[in-house]
Amino acid sequence: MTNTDLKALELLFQRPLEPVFTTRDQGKVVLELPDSFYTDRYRNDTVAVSNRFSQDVDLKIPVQELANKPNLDFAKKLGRKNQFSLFNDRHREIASQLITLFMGAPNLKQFVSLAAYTKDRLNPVLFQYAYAVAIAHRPDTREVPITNISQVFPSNFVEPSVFRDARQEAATIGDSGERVHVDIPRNYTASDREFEQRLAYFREDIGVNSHHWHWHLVYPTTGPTEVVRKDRRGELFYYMHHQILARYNVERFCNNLKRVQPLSNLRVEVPEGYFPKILSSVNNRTYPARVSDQLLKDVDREDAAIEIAEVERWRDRVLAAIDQGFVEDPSGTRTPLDDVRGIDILGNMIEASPVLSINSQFYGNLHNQGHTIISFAHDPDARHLEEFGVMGDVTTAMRDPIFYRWHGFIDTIFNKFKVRLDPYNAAQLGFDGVSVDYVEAKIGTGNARPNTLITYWQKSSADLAAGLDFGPSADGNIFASFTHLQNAPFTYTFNVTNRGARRTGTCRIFICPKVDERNQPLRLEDQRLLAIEMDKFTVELLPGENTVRRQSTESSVAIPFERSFRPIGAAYQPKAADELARFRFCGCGWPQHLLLPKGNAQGMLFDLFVMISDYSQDSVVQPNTPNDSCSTAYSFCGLKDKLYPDRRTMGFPFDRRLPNANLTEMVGAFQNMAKTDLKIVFNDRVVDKP
Ligand code: CUO
Repeated sequence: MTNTDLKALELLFQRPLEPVFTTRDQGKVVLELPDSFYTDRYRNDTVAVSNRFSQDVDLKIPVQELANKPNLDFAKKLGRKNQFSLFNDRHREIASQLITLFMGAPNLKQFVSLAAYTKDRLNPVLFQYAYAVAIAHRPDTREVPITNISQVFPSNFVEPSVFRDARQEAATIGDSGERVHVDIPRNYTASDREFEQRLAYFREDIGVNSHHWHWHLVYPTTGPTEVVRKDRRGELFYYMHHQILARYNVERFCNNLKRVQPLSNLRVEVPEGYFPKILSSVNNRTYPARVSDQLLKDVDREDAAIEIAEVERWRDRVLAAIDQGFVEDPSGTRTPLDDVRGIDILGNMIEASPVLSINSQFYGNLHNQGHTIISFAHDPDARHLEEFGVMGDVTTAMRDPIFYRWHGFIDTIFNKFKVRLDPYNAAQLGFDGVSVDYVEAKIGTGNARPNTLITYWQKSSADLAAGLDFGPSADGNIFASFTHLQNAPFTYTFNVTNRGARRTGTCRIFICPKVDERNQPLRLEDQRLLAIEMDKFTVELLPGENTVRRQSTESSVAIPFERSFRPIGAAYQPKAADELARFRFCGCGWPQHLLLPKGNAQGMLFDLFVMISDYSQDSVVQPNTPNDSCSTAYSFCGLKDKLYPDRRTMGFPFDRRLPNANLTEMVGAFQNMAKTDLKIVFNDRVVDKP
C-alpha cells in the first residue's frame, strides 16, 4: 500500500492490546506520535519510549496532531479490562457514539490521528469493533483491508494452550527466520458423552465465527444513520440467520441428531451446558461456562438489567402484530406487514435496531436481550463478579449449542409471518418458454460419478501473529494449524432450453435433505425450511439449447479460505491495483470449506434443486456507486454501498409456502425447475491442505 496513512490504518488492527507506539508488521514499522498522544503512563518518558521502538524499523509514519482532542468520557463506563457486548444496550450506545466520532473525522489524516489517539484510551474490543465499522463505511478507507477478527483476537477462537506453545516456539526458533507452527487441538470442549459435541466442528469453526462477526460488523444496529440504514438489512438479518439454522439442522441430521428445539420457553431448565475454554483477550480469563440444566433468571446487574417477563411481553406483542398483519409506530400509525416490506420491518424490529425499529418502546429488543439473559445465566446478579458467557459476543456466540436454540426460536417467529402469506402462485414461480432439462453436480473434470459429492477433514493453517500482543516481534509469522471439514470442489452442469428470444434468467441452486435423522422422508414444508442456498447467479439464455456450467467455488454465499485468513504484513499484500482492490473489505461470507454439509459414510441423500427465474422480475436498478470487487458472498452479505441485487424476497422460492404436495410434483409442474438425487459421502480422513 503506497499511501502511508492507509498503511497506518491497517497497522492499527495489529497487536490490539499493545500501546500504539510499539512496532507493527513484525518490528518493521512504527507510528511517530505527537507527545500529547501518549497516555499518562508514558507521558514523562515520550523520548525514551519512542527511541526504543524506532530503532531498526524500515518505516516511520508520522501522525498529525489532532485539531481537537475528543472527550471520551462517554466510553468510561466500559473499562479497558471489561468484556464488550454488541447485545448490551449500554455498550451499543457507547459503540454508536464512537462510530459517529470516527465517521466524523474530516479527512484521512485526521482519522488516522483520531484512531491513534483513542486506541490506548478505550476498551480494546470496543475500539477494534467501532474502528472496523468506520473503516468499512468511510469512503476514504475503501482500500484498507479489515483484518479478520480471528487474527486480531485469536484467543476468542482457539484453545488457549496454543498461545503458550506459540510464544515458546517463537522464542526458540523465531529469529532463525523459520515459520513457527503450532497445532490447535480438535474436540477440546467436551467428550462424546455430550451428544451436542458431534457438532463442535461446525459451531467452533474459525471461519463460521469470523463470518458471523463480520456480518454484524457490516450490519450494525446502532450508529450514524448512513451506517445503519441499509437496503433490506432487517430482511437479511432474518435470512442470513435462517440459513445458518437450516445448515445447522441439516448438519445435525448428518450426525444422527434431530433438529434443534427452539428455545420458546425461557422458564424451564436448559439441558445444554457449554464450557468454552477460550480466553478473553482483554482480561485473560476464560469465558464463563453454563452448566447443564441451568435455569435462566432475570438479569440484574450494573452492566445489564433485563427481566424475562419483559422479553415475553415483547414476544407477545411481536406475535400479535404478525397475527393482526400490521405494526404500529409510537403515534399509532399502522403499517401493514405485506409480502414485500413485512419481513424487513420485522427483522429490524425483532433484532432489534433502535435506529430502525418501527417502535422500539413497544416491540422492544427481543433477540438482543435474549442473548443477554442467556449469556448471564451463570451469574445473573454479578455476585460472583463474572462477565458474560460466549452468547454475549458476536465473535463467540455461534460456539454454544444454545445459540441455535435461541435463533431457532427467533426463526419460528419469522416463519409465522411467512406462512401467513399466500403460497407462491404459478405466475411468480414459472418462466414461460424456459425449461431445465438436465441437472448434475460432479467432482472435477474426469470420470467421477455424477451427483456423488465428497467431504473430508482438512488440516490448514492461519497466521495469528497480528493478534499476539506482547509476543515476540521476530521476523516470521506464527501459523496455527487446525482441522476443519472440507469438500471436494465440484461443477454444476444444467441443460436449459429457451423457446423464445434471447433473455436473462436467475439461476437459483439449493440442496434440500430428503430424510431426517431417523431416515424418515421429509414433507415439502420441512424441506422448504431446511433448504440450503448453494448459489445464485444470472445466466444469458440464447434461443434453443444452452449448457450452463458453474463451479462450486464461485458460490454467491461463500468466500474462499484465503480470504478469511489472509496473512498479515506488507509482504503478503498484492501490488497490482485491481488485486489490491479485491483485498479490501472482503471478509463477510460463509466459509467455502463448509459449503456442503458433512453427509455421512453411507452417503446422505439430498434433492439438488435448480430453478431459473425470470430476470425481469428479479433485477434491481443499482445506484451509480463504484463496483465492489469482492461481492462473491452477496447472498449472505449484500453488496457494499449498493442495493441487495435480487428483487425477490430472500430465500425465494422456499421462503413461502409452495402450491404443490411435494418437490417432485412441483418440479413436474414448472418446466423452469429441475432436481436430481444427490449423495454426500463423508470420508473420515485428514488431508493436509495442498
Ligand atoms: Cu447474529 Cu443473534 O444475531 O447473533
